[in-house]
Amino acid sequence: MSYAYLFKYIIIGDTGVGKSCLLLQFTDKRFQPVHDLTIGVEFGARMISIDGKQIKLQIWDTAGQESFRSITRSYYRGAAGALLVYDITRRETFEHLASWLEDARQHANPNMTIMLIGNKADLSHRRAVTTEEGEQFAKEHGLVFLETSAKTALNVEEAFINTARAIHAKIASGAFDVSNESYGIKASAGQAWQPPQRVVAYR
Ligand SMILES: Nc1nc2c(ncn2[C@@H]2O[C@H](COP(=O)(O)OP(=O)(O)OP(=O)(O)O)[C@@H](O)[C@H]2O)c(=O)[nH]1
Ligand SMILES: [Mg+2]
Repeated sequence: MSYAYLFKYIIIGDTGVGKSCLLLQFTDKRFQPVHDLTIGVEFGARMISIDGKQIKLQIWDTAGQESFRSITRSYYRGAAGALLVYDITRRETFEHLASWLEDARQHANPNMTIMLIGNKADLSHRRAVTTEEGEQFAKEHGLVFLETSAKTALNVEEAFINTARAIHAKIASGAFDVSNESYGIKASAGQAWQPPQRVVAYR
């Protein structure tokens, strides 16, 4: 199926926060109750529509375990969007966010759109991080924020689609040279929208 743009995403965050489950819910609309530890990197893709344009999301689901950190780092380059995920029931996964952001800032392109995700919102009785703390962290670091549940699908579509909207808005404002694929964006030939040329009015 043809698309106007292809956006590359990366999903990052500590092991067990639900990165692979978020991807599975988004691509297959199902939930995996068992922790299938990701080894290295896995891959998923789905087509979405933004402002009537078909956009293909190509998503790299990375391993959160410390021992895979150097492999993960090699995937930041060439990503247009990132979902940075923590688990609202495990405070340490929230406390590690700063270190994930540091990795992203060092290895990603500076235009990468980062969405902060507090996952497992269905387990509110075991909550260890408040919604306000998530919001505050996002505000301080210029990120977009959502709480999700890969189990009930709460906000899962929104997490992926709002990120694409933000990237699409950046393209529309001329922030990217879409012919430069290192931004994680690929425009299909002949279909892509081009930023308007300067209009000069003649009388
Ligand atoms: N209740 C609940 N459990 C979840 C949710 N998301 C993931 N889980 C569970 O959390 C565990 C870990 O999920 P994964 O998606 O495999 O975690 P991951 O972040 O990919 O972990 P790594 O691949 O090791 O980095 C699994 O047992 C999931 O079933 C959620 O939203 N709610
Ligand atoms: Mg995984």
